[in-house]
Amino acid sequence: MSDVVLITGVSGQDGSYLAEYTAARGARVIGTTRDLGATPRLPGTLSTAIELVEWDLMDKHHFSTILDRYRPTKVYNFAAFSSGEHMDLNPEAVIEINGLAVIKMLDAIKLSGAPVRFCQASSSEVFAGTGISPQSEATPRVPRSVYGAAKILADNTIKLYREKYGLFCCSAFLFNHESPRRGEGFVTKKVVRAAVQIKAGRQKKISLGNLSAARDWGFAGDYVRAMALMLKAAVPTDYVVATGVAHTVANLCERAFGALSLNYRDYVEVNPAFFRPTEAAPIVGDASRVRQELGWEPTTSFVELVEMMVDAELRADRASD
Ligand code: F7E
Repeated sequence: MSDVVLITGVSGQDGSYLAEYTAARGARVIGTTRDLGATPRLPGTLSTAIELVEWDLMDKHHFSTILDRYRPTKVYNFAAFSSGEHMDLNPEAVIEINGLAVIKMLDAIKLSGAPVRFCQASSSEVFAGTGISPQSEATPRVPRSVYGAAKILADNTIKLYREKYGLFCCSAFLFNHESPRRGEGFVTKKVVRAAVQIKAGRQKKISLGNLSAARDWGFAGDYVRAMALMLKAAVPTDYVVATGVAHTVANLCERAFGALSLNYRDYVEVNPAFFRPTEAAPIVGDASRVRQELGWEPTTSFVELVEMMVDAELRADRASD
């Protein structure tokens, strides 16, 4: 029997990569969206490959009818507030969407009695306050934002439903993962876009926060592949998904501007308004477990990732001329 994959947040970066990955392997792909009219056009051939369904994440009853109607074999949850800059704004909404909505989905799956496999896009933000580095599945979860706290609420409930009710559900602790489809609020896209605009003579400077902030940046396409492996595994298990290598924002600028033969030091200004409280320890993932148990490997290095983003930005810029 072929897979029926239901993806929440399908129009976002991760949802679109996973939809491509699973559709290419013969799955029927159902994507949920809050507002059909406001959903941006999906990239490439996806607009025809995905069946879009309107669903408000807070409506558990409607989710039950969607389960009943489409009978998905797998559910991937990417619907969430994800902006790093605004992790503490609107705390109630963040807890509802990133935490409570997951509980509603799990409970609807449990009540349906169907053998649906569920994978949650959790985050390295659950480790932000631990003071231990690198972080693995065994690292204590200590949030430093409402965003992290909401993800932990979801992760704990997933573990509970797995152990108490036998659901096949698991969390992927995704470290920062980027691509040409990344939203503009994130530092990789912000730097790459500015570098291309500066090269074209349309922008003079870019203002950034802490240039010494370090992140473990990987390619989003690799990370959704790890999640697909998690739902194919014999047993449901939570995994850290990361490259294990950290780079600073300064390294990112050096690579992005360097790819355009520019020296970032001539264009980057530091603006304290973009500073964030620093983590208790560097956020770098130890993904040994997913590598050993599921054979997952990232295919794209940091340098290749930045070059991929610069190339895509140049193409988009030329196409808009
Ligand atoms: O920041 C520093 C900033 O906003 C990365 C989400 O996917 O990953 C993402 O969250 C780093 C931070 O992502 C600027 O302080 C410096 O250290 O690209 P970002 P994020 O906050 O790490 C985690 C794992 C998630 O789960 C989230 O959903 O870059 N930084 N200067 C800056 N960041 C931004 N945005 N803008 C700056 O000007």
